[in-house]
Amino acid sequence: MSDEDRCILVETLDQRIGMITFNRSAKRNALSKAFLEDVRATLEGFRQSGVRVVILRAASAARVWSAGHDVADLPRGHVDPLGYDDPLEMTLRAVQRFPGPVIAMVTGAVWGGACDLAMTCDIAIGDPTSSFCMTPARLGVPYNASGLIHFIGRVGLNIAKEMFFTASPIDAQRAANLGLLNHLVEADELESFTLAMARQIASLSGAAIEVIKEQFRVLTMTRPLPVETFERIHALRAKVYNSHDYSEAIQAFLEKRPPRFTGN
Ligand code: YXS
Repeated sequence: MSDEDRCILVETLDQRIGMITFNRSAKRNALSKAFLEDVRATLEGFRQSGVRVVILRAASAARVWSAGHDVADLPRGHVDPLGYDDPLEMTLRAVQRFPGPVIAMVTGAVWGGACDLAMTCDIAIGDPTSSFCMTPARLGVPYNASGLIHFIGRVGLNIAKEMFFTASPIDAQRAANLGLLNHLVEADELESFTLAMARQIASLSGAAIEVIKEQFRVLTMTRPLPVETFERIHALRAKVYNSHDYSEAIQAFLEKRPPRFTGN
């Protein structure tokens, strides 16, 4: 497959820094099944070759970092749209389990599942064009428990609720103030700033960083849930992805028209 056909472009710098550049601009870097499979395969290749830091980015000056989950790949109804084996969920876990920091280098707007991807990265660095918008309520999607935990952990409960309940974008300055971005830097400094941080990380003990990252993961994802709570969450979410609102929202997006929600 030529680079032009690939959803991502891949390069390795200084033998230890891996860079994945989103390359599906015609679809605003929407995260399709093939796109996400390529990201996961690339992360595994990086792991095997000893890459210690990974940068996820769009092309320079991209207006859209990623438009989120590819809506065309979402089930039309009666199937969990963000189940454990969903390609996006598998990719988020691959990012969490990569044995070194994954840095989201953000230019442009970040939508829906791509926000979760950026937030699941260990570090996020953006320029003033970056913005973040959580869209499940626009698409009738009952987001999932691990995704909600990512947001609560990153920005706190109140801001996470505002993002999900309003589906309104958060601009770069506010994202930096809230900790959604670790750093907000000028557009012409973004790549050099990100690479300098990646080189700094790659110069340190990879073994120590790998173990510290895994401790962060297990400590933040541990939520003892009574079985009854787990089953109730499953039933609540099934009600939504079996609803008219969900299937109507997906159909409306594909037909490029506003959805007509009925609340059922
Ligand atoms: O008509 P063509 O074939 O040129 O394709 C159009 C769009 O249909 C396509 N596209 C997408 N295709 C699949 N999934 C997407 N998420 C997606 N977004 C865009 O890309 C082509 C160009 O789109 P267009 O003309 O709208 O570009 P634009 O520059 O005017 O506007 C860019 C956006 C990103 C503002 C606009 O495309 C947009 O609003 N996209 C949808 C953003 C969104 O709602 N994402 C959430 C997806 S669902 C998801 O992530 C989770 C399930 S959840 O919602 O739960 O978080």
